[in-house]
Amino acid sequence: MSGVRDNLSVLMRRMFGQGRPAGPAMAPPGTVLYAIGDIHGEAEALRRLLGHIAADARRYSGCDPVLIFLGDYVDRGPDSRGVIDCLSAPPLPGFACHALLGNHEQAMLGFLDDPVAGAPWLAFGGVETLASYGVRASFGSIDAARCRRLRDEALEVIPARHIAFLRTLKPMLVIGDYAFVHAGIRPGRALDKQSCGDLLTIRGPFLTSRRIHEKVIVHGHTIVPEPISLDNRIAIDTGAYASGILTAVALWQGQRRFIRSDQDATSRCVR
Ligand SMILES: [Mn+2]
Repeated sequence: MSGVRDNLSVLMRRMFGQGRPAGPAMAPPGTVLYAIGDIHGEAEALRRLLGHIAADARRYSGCDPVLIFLGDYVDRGPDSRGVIDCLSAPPLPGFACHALLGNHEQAMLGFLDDPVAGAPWLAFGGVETLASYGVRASFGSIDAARCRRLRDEALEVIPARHIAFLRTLKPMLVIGDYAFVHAGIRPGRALDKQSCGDLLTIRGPFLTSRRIHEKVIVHGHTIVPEPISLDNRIAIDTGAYASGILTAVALWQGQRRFIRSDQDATSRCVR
């Protein structure tokens, strides 16, 4: 009988890719994980949400709490500087902290490294981010010399600690049965064979896929009116810069719970 089951399992894996074994996805024993969606310059919502998370983690005494930020810290909202300032210092004492790369941080670094090729970042939210550092830029088309001057001005006022933080960001993190990424993964491709472009920007093929991936994918990037919790993925970008609502998912043992920046600790959404 076990031989039949093994063969069936091999067949299923061949048909559906290298899906994880059946059963609920689990956080590692003794840990509680908090993943936080796209912040986009909403420093105030971030501070509120971190306060809720600190209070929530007290329910898990004896567990090691872990913060995972899913990228897109800058652009669009009013205070990218405040967000990077918070994230580049330990955001909550006693929490391990991991910050992932979003496509907006990639665009910002692209501009700082090559301001002419990276100029599209300005219209992509960069003007707002530069403004938060006190650098005035315009939305209109600008020539190469102006791009370089803007970049040089930016490097004068952006703290070295902020730039160093941006350069540490990684595109993926695996903990327990979960893989954390900014946008998603290419379905059917092994996690260690994913392209950075897919991890940072994919939408359609990932969002419509019902395939059970190697890990449950926890992601942001695509705005949802309410967080989404499925067998194969968890989506938590609730569009903070437009809605004012920043969302986290708390993962403990096999449980998933959502925490919103605009709700206190007594009114939680439970999956
Ligand atoms: Mn994004």
